[in-house]
Amino acid sequence: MTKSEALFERACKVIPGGVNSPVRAFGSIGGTPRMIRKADGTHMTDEDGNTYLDFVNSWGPMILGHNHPVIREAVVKACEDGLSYGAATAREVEMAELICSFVPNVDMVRMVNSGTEAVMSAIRTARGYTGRDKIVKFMGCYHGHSDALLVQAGSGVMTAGVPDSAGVPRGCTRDTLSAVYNDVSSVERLFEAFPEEIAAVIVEPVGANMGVVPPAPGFLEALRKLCDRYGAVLIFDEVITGFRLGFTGAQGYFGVDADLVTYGKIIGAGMPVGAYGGKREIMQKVAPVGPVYQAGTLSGNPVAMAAGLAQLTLLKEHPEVYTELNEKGAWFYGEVKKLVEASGLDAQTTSCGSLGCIFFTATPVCNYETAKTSDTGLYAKYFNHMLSHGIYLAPSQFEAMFLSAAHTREELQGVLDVMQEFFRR
Ligand code: HOZ
Repeated sequence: MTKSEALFERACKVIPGGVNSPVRAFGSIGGTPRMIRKADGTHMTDEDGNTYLDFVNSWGPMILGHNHPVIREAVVKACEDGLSYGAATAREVEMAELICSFVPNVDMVRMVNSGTEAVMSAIRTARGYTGRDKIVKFMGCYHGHSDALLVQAGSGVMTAGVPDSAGVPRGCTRDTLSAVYNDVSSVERLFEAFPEEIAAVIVEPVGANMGVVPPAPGFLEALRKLCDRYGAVLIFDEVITGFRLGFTGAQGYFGVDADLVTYGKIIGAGMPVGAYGGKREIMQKVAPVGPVYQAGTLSGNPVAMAAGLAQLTLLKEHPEVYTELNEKGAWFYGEVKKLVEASGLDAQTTSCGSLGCIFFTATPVCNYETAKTSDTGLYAKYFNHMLSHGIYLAPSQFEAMFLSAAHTREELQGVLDVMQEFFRR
């Protein structure tokens, strides 16, 4: 028995499913989760000493690779001054100034502890601002595990094939309306049915929790127009795209303005951080200035802020990171596409910048329904083939592959060779 297997056996006795987040359980791809001991640069090492070229990158935040020395030093230094104060600090002011200076339409920002918290708070703010209750979300988009948003959600919910979670009172999702990603008419119909009741439309500007599903040309622009016409708040959930597609996130990448934006782990370089921000007029509804209550002892935690500030400052000083990363993504996923096409397999490659994935289906993927046509059994075989060659992909069809600035072209060429071997079989 490997150390990972032994640890997982112990874990299953004391942690539900042996994991602290469902996708990690390897349930849909089989086998035992690798218990990770450490990570550095592009590699993770498990408790048995196996190393893996990592394409999960903590689900995105390790955009510069794992254990970056500048970020590590900032964290160690911050620890010397104490771990938490539950009081205001200079670092959180710097962090807010940095974000506001770069991101369009973010005049004010509030730090929280996770993407889930950020979205939950942004929704409350949009409701408080508009005085309306209903929200529109898209099937297959994942916005964390707060009650109102666990309706036909992506990510682990989709992997487990559970359209709606148990334990969510019906009343909590009564005001959650579901639309079809990339289908403007499905949103129009909802606005026509509830012209004065919709507080917000929340969207992953690039679907990245049903596999990677980029927005169709004009889709995000149409959401902007509909929100303007009906007086609703447009929320971009940039937990995955924020500071990944570029400093300005999906707003800048696609040239579409949002009213509120949510961020997650990337803001803290992997530490437990989230944030929501947006137009001043809306953010001033948040307590203590306004009536929308939201609070948290660990919000703006000094150590987490030090990590996030170090990462964002590095990115600010090296804006070429984004150009190179997006170019690397275009090259790599382009090569993947060629391999897939040459293999004659029924498969689709989707990508946006450094995010991408392969769906094993003949159907072009543009939303939740089409994503679900993917042969997840074949994904499991693909995942295990890659893992056996030391390549760590998301242990689920319905997640993204994350490239980092640390991945070299040589490493990526090696990945293409291993993929080719799989496609040839
Ligand atoms: N929901 C996360 C991916 N979109 C997975 C989180 C985790 O397992 O760490």
